[in-house]
Amino acid sequence: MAKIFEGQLSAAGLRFVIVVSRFNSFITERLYQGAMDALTRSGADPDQIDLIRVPGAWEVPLAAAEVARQKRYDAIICLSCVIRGETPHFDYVAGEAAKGVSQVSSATGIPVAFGILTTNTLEQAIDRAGAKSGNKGFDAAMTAIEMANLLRILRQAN
Ligand code: INI
Repeated sequence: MAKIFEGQLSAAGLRFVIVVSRFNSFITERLYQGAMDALTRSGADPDQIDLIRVPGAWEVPLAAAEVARQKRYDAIICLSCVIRGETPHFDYVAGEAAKGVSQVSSATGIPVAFGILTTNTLEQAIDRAGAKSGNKGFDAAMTAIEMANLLRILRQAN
């Protein structure tokens, strides 16, 4: 019979680091609260959840890459908020942040959850940071838990 591999949603015994950018902190602090809520309610030990603050979304991949190389965490959760303005700046910051976070994960084998909001308006960001559309920090943390458990299973299967 075919094997099915699926990560559980228990965070007990896992170590996490959350990378949060200060830019648009009104939003990113809410994403951080959402991520902490998901991790602790899923059984993570608060002492096993570290926090790294960076200036903006652009700096997130570098910080994530550094800690990923150290292999001290089971998963990394990246939280930022990029809001479209009048110039193409948004596209550069959002695009490079997304590409960079994805590369950290594939280059190191550490799950990196993408909790970087890219919205057209502040209202859309608020909706995704604890209002109408939930909290994307919470969602990213749940994804990190599942992927950390899945990778453990996949590594043991060998
Ligand atoms: N950083 C963000 O996290 N969100 C933004 O919306 C944003 N905008 O719009 O400019 C932003 N810019 C700063 C950038 O991330 C770097 O910190 C900065 O360019 C210095 O390297």
